[in-house]
Amino acid sequence: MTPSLLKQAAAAAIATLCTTGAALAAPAWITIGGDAHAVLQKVAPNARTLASTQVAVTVPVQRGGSQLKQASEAVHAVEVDDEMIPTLSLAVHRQLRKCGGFVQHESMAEALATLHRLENPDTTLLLLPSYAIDNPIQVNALLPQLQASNLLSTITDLSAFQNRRYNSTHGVAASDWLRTKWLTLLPSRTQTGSRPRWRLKQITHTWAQKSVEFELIGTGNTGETLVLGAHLDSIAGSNIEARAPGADDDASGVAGMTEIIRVLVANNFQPKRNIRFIAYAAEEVGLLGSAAIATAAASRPDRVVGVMQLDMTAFKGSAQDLWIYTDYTNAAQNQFLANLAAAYLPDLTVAYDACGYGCSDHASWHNRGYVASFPFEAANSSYNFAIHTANDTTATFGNQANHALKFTQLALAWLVELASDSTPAAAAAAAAAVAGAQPAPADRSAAR
Ligand code: IPO
Ligand code: ZN
Repeated sequence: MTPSLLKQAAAAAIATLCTTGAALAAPAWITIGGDAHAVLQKVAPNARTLASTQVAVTVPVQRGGSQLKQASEAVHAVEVDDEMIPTLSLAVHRQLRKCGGFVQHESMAEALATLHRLENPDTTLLLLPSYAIDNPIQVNALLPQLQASNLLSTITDLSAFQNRRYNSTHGVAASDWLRTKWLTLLPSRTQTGSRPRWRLKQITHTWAQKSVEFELIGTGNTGETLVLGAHLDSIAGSNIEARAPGADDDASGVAGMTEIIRVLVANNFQPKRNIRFIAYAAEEVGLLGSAAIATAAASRPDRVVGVMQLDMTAFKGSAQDLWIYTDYTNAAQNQFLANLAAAYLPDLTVAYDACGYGCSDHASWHNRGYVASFPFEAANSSYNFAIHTANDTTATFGNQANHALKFTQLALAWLVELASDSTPAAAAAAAAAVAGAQPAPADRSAAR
């Protein structure tokens, strides 16, 4: 912890000792960006700011434009009443009319440690894989198989749950439903021949809703893993029974993963790297599911070398198609996404924006030193404002999934290009260094 953080934390501790009757019934600890912090202070005046810091972020010089600059954003660690969390989630979207989220932590110490990590990012995990685009035959064969109609049907099914709240019976049922849905896409175990090897599981957390994880196991480069994620939960205010269809936020992302699984499995696609599809529980209450999973990833034997998050892809709120968010994401992988779009989706336009601290699950990975990206449906000022209400239905995007299809295509191209590499990122990086920083030729030389 920096001296400034220490000083603030100590001051906060003394403030508690000196105030009587202000203790919170059930305290929760969050970290939250500057804009959202201002909203928090309005909706929860008894929230207690423990420490603050400035975080370096990359943002477009102009909304939409591809020229980027460095900026800084305030992030605060706050103790807040647990019951205010859902209200905060709603208020941030209502009052800011732009994104900006918060991250919930298990303890005050974790919240303060997170601020410390944001100030001093750990770059030791940043081993970039080769970003050569060299699988056009495979990618071009798979892309046209992705169907908007399948996306719409999964979005419709997920929206039919009363809600998918992290702590409701409906949220639990939605997780079980998704597991079954993914299971139906897989070949039966009894089928013989050379079949992709896979694993499907639900991940239990300290709250009721389970995350769902499907992994295609690599055939060569198995020490490295790609993570495509979206969040399973939905929310609308603080009532546990409230209707929250979450069609755009984030049935659209879960539907994208589902359609990619269908196409990869139907084509008997055999990745070299492992591919992990994760439907995170409890994103809406401060990225809880992805935080637990990203933390656990550090003690698994493989290395996660790339993460993509799909959260809200169905509502076309801006003229440009694919919005790549530049803050709390990796610049090199973001450039790779733009290159993939130019190579495989030449009719689509790419634009850039920033969304603020903790705006979706990619931040859980980024903040722990992983390479993460977040392609999103629109500019920060013009995303779907029905989210977190009963009106986040397929009707708000015209009962079609043409916009969502574009992000599904981008994600498939990203997965297939990176999953096909037989050379580990570590070796690719070393080879590039020896070659004098030539773009890594590693995956060209690999036999496939
Ligand atoms: C979200 C993400 C980025 C932007 I710009 C606007 C909205 C959604 C996120 N805040 C959320 O609630 N995800 O579930
Ligand atoms: Zn949301």
